[in-house]
Amino acid sequence: ANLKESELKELEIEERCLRLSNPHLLPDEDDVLYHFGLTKHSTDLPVVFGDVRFVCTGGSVGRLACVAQEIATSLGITDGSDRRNLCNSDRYCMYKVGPALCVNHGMGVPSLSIMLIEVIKLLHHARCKNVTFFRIGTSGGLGLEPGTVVVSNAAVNCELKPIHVQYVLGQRTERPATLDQKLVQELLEIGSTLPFPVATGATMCADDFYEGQGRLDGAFCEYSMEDKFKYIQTLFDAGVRNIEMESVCFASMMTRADVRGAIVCATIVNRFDGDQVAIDKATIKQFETRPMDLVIAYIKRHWKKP
Ligand code: R2B
Ligand code: URA
Repeated sequence: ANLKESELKELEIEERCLRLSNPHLLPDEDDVLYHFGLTKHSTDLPVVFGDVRFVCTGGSVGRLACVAQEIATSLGITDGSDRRNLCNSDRYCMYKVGPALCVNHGMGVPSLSIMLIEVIKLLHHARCKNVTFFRIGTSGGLGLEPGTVVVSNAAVNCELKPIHVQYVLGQRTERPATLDQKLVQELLEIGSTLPFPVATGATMCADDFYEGQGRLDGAFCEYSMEDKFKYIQTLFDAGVRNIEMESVCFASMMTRADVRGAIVCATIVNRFDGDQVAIDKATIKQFETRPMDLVIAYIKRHWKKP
């Protein structure tokens, strides 16, 4: 009864649920999470997923399997859950390792959007609370040494606006893409103790890898090298430090679901030096583990073994 305001605030945060906003979803009816091959009634979701506090996502199936294994090792989880794919479909993979759900999202906004909607519904049905999402990805850097990890402090579309544009019933719909700045600061603080460069800046979300990111090496190109460099310099001057293909949708969906989310990507090329990702496989793999190490360090700091 005599809780201080700050303590009340803490409690409020602890009780933060995933917000669904859809009057057509009826609480007693089953719900098919088609792309995971799961339904609300086919699995006891609160039992299987109720203790999820962290969602790790990223493009590829292999990387997310690796994230699951690293989390198991780091948290001392030895029940084999890091090798059990819970997805009954080959669209995505899904591992539930202690407090972490690891799911891949494929490439680009449409694939990410489908996955996030189904995960948000899954965790809502499972009555999870106080969940934090991380996109652990790769990106093209602007003026950064390849291998640098960027913690996004903003996600912007190709018009450099922090807005995700989606067409709904034929109407252009804009949704704010905001990121939790406290989470950004904490990740940067943890990052400063790790043995690789960690930077921050805006992340631009493109709908394509080639012309959509101003590359000169696609199958088609109608601009000059000079146009490209002028363009990426404009992006740099506006604060953009890396380019990828999911950030605005990720950020806007976190905002809509009222959950914290962070975007942590390794850069695998400096776009001022070239367009082709020409580094060897082993180096890419090494770079890809960096954002994963940073996010796992965050999870370790925030998870108390039950
Ligand atoms: C980064 O890497 C992928 C393209 O190679 C895409 O998913 C992204 O955002
Ligand atoms: N992913 C992208 O979307 N762009 C890059 O340049 C590298 C990875």
